[in-house]
Amino acid sequence: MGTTKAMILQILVALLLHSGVIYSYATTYYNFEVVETPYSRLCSNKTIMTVNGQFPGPTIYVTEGETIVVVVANKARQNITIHWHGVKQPRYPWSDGPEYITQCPIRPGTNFSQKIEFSDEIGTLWWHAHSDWSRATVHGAVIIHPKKKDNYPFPVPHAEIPIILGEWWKNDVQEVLSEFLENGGEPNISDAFLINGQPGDLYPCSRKDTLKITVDHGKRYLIRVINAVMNTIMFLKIGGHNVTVVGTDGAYLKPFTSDYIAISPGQTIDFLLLANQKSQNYYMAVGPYSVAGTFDNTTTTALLEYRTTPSTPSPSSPPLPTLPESNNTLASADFTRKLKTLTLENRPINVPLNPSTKLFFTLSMNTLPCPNSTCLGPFGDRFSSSINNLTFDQPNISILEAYYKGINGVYRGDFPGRPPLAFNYTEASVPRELWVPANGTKVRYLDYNSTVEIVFQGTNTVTGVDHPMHLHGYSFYVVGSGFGDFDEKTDPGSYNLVDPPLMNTIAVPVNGWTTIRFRADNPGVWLLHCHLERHLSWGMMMVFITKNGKSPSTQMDPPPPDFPRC
Ligand SMILES: *[C@@H]1O[C@H](CO)[C@@H](O)[C@H](O)[C@H]1NC(C)=O
Ligand SMILES: *[C@@H]1O[C@H](CO)[C@@H](O)[C@H](O)[C@H]1NC(C)=O
Ligand SMILES: *[C@@H]1O[C@H](CO)[C@@H](O)[C@H](O)[C@H]1NC(C)=O
Ligand SMILES: *[C@@H]1O[C@H](CO)[C@@H](O)[C@H](O)[C@H]1NC(C)=O
Ligand SMILES: *[C@@H]1O[C@H](CO)[C@@H](O)[C@H](O)[C@H]1NC(C)=O
Ligand SMILES: *[C@@H]1O[C@H](CO)[C@@H](O)[C@H](O)[C@H]1NC(C)=O
Ligand SMILES: *[C@@H]1O[C@H](CO)[C@@H](O)[C@H](O)[C@H]1NC(C)=O
Ligand SMILES: *[C@@H]1O[C@H](CO)[C@@H](O)[C@H](O)[C@H]1NC(C)=O
Ligand SMILES: *[C@@H]1O[C@H](CO)[C@@H](O)[C@H](O)[C@H]1NC(C)=O
Ligand SMILES: *[C@@H]1O[C@H](CO)[C@@H](O)[C@H](O)[C@H]1NC(C)=O
Ligand SMILES: *[C@@H]1O[C@H](CO)[C@@H](O)[C@H](O)[C@H]1NC(C)=O
Ligand SMILES: *[C@@H]1O[C@H](CO)[C@@H](O)[C@H](O)[C@H]1NC(C)=O
Ligand SMILES: [Cu+2]
Repeated sequence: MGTTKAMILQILVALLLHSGVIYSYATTYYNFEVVETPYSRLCSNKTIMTVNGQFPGPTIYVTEGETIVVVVANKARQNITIHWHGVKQPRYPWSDGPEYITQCPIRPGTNFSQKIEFSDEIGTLWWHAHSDWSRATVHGAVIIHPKKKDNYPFPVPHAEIPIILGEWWKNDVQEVLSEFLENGGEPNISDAFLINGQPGDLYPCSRKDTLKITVDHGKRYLIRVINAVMNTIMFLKIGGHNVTVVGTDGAYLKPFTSDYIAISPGQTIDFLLLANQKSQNYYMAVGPYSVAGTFDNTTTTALLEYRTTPSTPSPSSPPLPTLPESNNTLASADFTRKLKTLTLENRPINVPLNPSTKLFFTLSMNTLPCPNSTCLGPFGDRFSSSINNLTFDQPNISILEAYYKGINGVYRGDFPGRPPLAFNYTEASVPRELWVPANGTKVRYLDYNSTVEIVFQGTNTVTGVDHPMHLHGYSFYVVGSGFGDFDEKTDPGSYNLVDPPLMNTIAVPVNGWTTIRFRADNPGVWLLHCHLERHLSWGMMMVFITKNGKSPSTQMDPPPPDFPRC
């Protein structure tokens, strides 16, 4: 091709790209091979599921608004599905991933090509397995850069550093899962937390497995934190430095300074770190926030090392920063309340002001009677959990397939908009006759383009716990939260309808409430669940089906040809 012709073609492509007629003339493909990988941590060997043999898995870098295809090939011996956490997948729930909700598992020896369409997400999200407890090791970062390079609403960082928090059991996680489901008690607590797969130097036999982050004095770094921990909200603190929080869950925030962060499983937090302190080593320390039951109460560390010259050697053991105490509810809730959306001309804040659908969902721990006399839950019963007193029963084929094909008998459409019984949800001791839930496979239909408000009410049934609630297919505005029972007369007065944070996972505080709002403009089948893995395993989930709109551009796309069926 002559130079002129090539130039004309380039200009044409650029014009088309600019006008949005086509998003890209070359879709990027990624290969995800799910394999079993031998792995050693804390002087103990085991085999874990990974993607491409990497733990954490590969980081996916995309540009705002891009569409990619990830070819998932299951070369392991277990079923798996992959979820794109926080990616809205407009009108295309087929790639969303939750097992038996939007798809059947990708069986060993089979492939599934997942088309992932990014829209207004920017910053940090992640991907993870969404079947049994595989997400403990099958996860990785998704980093979404602005269309124009370095076009950030904050000072351009010198470099960016993904930090994935994980949780490690010396034993096989699937055995941990099947054991507690069988005995009715709590899961065994983990043996360590991890930062980018490394436990850090405070555990037995872990000194060599410490992540080192090297920085240059005077430079600014964008740290992208993802909480891939299974069962606890985490505190993170860097010795000697304050950080500037600038983003969460794939959206920008009004910057604020803090000396620690609190982050829920499922959530992401982006912050800037200015390396302007004395050139030496500092710890990054990460530990749990948890108020209920037994939990892993250990601290994982990484080292922040200033690049030094031989003439200024750094002392080797820095002091450990003091994290908020593991039971410090206010440290968790206060941090979360500081999150506010950054006002930008090209990212309007559209909080629904008069929601057309108002839902009130109670989030409860529950117990079920033991089939014999040996269960390990409270009073010899088995643990369970529920939303509006309903424990979710997993169907045998996916709800999405049943909905799309009109197959009856898989689910019912009568998920209640309010709990069946009003009681003092947060009273000190909820009577035991209220502990046993009902069960079912129920969904709630949403009209296309309706505006939805959900008040999540944590209850003190069995025991109060924080619940990081995650909604698939949408980001929502978190307009308010508080402790105790929600008061529908007075509490709405405290709502922030101006610049609430836009999130996909929000921790509902222990024995408290949180209100979210969103516009149901994404037709499909979308899971809502607690992102504490044990609560999910005990049934704390429900499903929204957002109906199609009238025009073709407001309706679900058809399934891909290699969609995994049962
Ligand atoms: C773990 O595996 C490594 C390499 O395969 C081996 O050298 C080591 O002895 C094993 N450790 C244990 C505790 O089995
Ligand atoms: C599945 O993907 C792998 C690449 O990991 C490829 O080698 C194989 O041919 C694919 N199989 C099918 C049936 O498409
Ligand atoms: C769980 O912990 C118990 C008690 O320490 C132990 O006997 C059991 O083997 C553990 N199970 C798994 C799967 O780690
Ligand atoms: C009792 O039920 C529990 C939970 O299903 C099970 O783990 C245990 O093996 C059962 N014990 C007997 C004696 O059947
Ligand atoms: C961090 O902020 C606190 C106030 O929140 C302040 O007391 C402290 O001096 C700051 N530390 C640094 C290193 O700037
Ligand atoms: C957790 O560990 C910290 C020290 O690291 C201790 O102060 C605290 O009491 C422990 N909490 C629980 C519930 O064990
Ligand atoms: C946390 O636990 C400690 C005892 O380990 C207690 O002194 C403190 O009051 C507790 N803090 C909160 C906020 O409950
Ligand atoms: C509900 O229980 C809480 C905690 O025991 C108590 O403070 C509150 O007054 C109770 N509310 C009502 C309406 O009884
Ligand atoms: C939950 O449902 C069960 C079974 O219908 C019922 O016995 C119980 O009272 C309900 N509990 C609450 C808190 O609504
Ligand atoms: C679900 O509820 C039905 C009664 O509606 C009961 O027969 C069944 O055992 C329950 N299933 C579970 C898993 O609790
Ligand atoms: C959804 O509702 C908004 C507000 O009423 C309206 O501006 C928009 O056009 C509607 N979208 C569709 C596709 O109907
Ligand atoms: C794997 O998925 C298939 C298809 O849904 C299902 O029939 C099978 O029972 C699953 N296997 C396991 C071990 O869950
Ligand atoms: Cu929960």
